[in-house]
Amino acid sequence: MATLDLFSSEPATPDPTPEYVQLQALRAQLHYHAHQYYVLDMPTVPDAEYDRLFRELQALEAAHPEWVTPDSPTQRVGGKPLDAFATVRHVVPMLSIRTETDTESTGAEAFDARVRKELELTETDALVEYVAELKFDGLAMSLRYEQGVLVQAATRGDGEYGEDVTQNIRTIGQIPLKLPEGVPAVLEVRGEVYMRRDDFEAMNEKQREKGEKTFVNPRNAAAGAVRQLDPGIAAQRPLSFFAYGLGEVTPAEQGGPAFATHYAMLQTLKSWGFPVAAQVDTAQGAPELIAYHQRIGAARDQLPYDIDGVVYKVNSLALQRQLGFVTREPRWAVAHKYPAQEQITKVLGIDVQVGRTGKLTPVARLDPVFVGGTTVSNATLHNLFELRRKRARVGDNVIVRRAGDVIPEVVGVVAATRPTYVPNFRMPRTCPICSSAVVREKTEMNHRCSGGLFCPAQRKQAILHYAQRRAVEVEGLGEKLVEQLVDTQVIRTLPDLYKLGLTALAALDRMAEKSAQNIVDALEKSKQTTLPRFLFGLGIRHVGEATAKELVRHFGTLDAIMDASEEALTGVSDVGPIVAKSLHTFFAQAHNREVVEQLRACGVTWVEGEAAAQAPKPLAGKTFVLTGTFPTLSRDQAKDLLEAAGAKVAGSVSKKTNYVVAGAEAGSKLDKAQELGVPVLDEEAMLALLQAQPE
Ligand code: D41
Repeated sequence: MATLDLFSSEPATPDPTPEYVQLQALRAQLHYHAHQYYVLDMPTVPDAEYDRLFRELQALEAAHPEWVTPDSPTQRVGGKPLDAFATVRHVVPMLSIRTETDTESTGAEAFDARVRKELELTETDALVEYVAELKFDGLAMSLRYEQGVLVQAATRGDGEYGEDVTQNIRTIGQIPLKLPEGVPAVLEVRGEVYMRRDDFEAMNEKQREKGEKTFVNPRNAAAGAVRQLDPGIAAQRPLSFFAYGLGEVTPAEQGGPAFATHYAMLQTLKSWGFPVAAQVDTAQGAPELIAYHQRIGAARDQLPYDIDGVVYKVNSLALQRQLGFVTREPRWAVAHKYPAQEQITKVLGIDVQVGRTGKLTPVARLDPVFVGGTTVSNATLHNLFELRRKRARVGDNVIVRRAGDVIPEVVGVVAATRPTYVPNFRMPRTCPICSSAVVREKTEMNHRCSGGLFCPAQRKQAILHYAQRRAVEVEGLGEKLVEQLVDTQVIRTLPDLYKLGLTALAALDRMAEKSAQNIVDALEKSKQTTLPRFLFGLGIRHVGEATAKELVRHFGTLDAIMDASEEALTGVSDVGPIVAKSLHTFFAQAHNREVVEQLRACGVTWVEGEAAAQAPKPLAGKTFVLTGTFPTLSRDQAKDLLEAAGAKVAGSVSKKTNYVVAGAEAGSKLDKAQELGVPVLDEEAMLALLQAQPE
């Protein structure tokens, strides 16, 4: 009987040297991790570890080309093409990019030194001019235009053969389907498809609410969307795109463009309608590259998308040609990475935190780990169902992700590292803070403490919510202070805030008299507020800022809102049965009415009803959507101005939207506006509109 030949795809049967054994082991590991990541969306190692294994395999194969087989993970970067996607051959191969992992300036210096040596420049020669770009953490894509029309979009694949994902890419609003007159007859634009962090968070939040599977990180979500077989589903995934290079282009002698520099090429792509990162800049020699690396590194958290580094490229295309490439990596470009936003660490325990609305959140206590630029020792597991799906238990090694100012989270468990049997985590039956019963409604994913404002945890959060800037703003009343005040029982209820005297405050640990006075002043100042702020500040479940404003617009006075029936409440635009029930239940409880009365008795006031309604409302009845970063106003300020003029500010663009106001880094909302033909304003135009008199 014939034995099964597991290595039948080998060209020859090599000696099982230690190196060959290592190569097979690497392939097996990479296949396993890739399947976990791409197919199951349950990663078992951080991306950086996968890359390390991949590079080790690449190095082994480079040393032994005779061992390379078509099924090696190196031959199909990013996983096997699905049967349903056609294969595309890249006429101009999509090269990869050499990575410098040094965190110090040496990355830029080593690159500059190599370039200068290759170009035979001496110390007396001028500095080399570079272009510095962001390195997006997404998915490389080649867009092919013929006669200015998008005819094909292909993934990078192994650099030579990719997948035809045109149908899915067409759904990305930022990608032009048709280019202006005068573009080259053949034009391949290369860039990165990615997902913005806010789009990613919103998408995952929706998945969590539905109790459905969440995505690990924006890159994985973007990759999943691009390779989604149903373009209808792909269209619902909010993707974005940035251009960074060219593939095949009509040559200059046949009427194509003749760019002198990479920078000029990028500017031209921008003028043709492709998104190019605003941060792209030229840099003279290594010192300016280092400065760029530091500058972007410091701003990384504030960017609306993930980057894993910056890219340096020689600016002159003539010098690029002179430098050429080795194997598949150009000598004229290098990626300089930042510290990873994902790391492995151990779960030391699982605690439960209680939020403002009583939501119980399981939080992993971690062996502290440096990730995304800070030391993380706690990471959220969101809710019991997410925790179960991720199979996280005490003692496990987990992957922790921290990107931007998003709360760190556990994204997955590293397979089979748990030392011994560990019982499954259970939600406590009683609140860990106040011992009230823990409840969960059948349709809800979240467990809640039923203690309400009796629960100190909820009380703390409720006070912080009330005192935040968008609510009744009590400047200087932060987390530490509220904690102290509630823990020492100086404050039991919200109205107690206004009974705080200088003496009580100054008596607190680490409280200087000056700071105590500041708090007293801030409290005094907060008494003059507006009804929407006050109503929002009460922290009624499901009543956000927008709903509070609508309620006030509809009813005029707090008493009218407090006494409204559920039915009357549903008459307000924005208020559905869930919100109406929540409001009605809140005001039906005597202790909540008591809180409101006491706050009023303490001197908290606002201008009610008519007076507020008499101000001119030039934009009444108009709906606006804001997107991106404005040059002078914050988003909140713009929103306040518009609402003061009677406009409604909505979260998403529809046919009913009258205007979209777009700033820098505007996202998918801008695309949607263009798609629907909704007028788009910049900040200046919006301000002009606000000045204008109503017709
Ligand atoms: O933002 C990126 N991820 C990025 C990727 C970038 N800004 N520039 C890139 N430039 C290149 C070369 C130099 C080869 C044109 C790249 C990539 N390549 C790249 N992305 C994936 C593989 C290669």
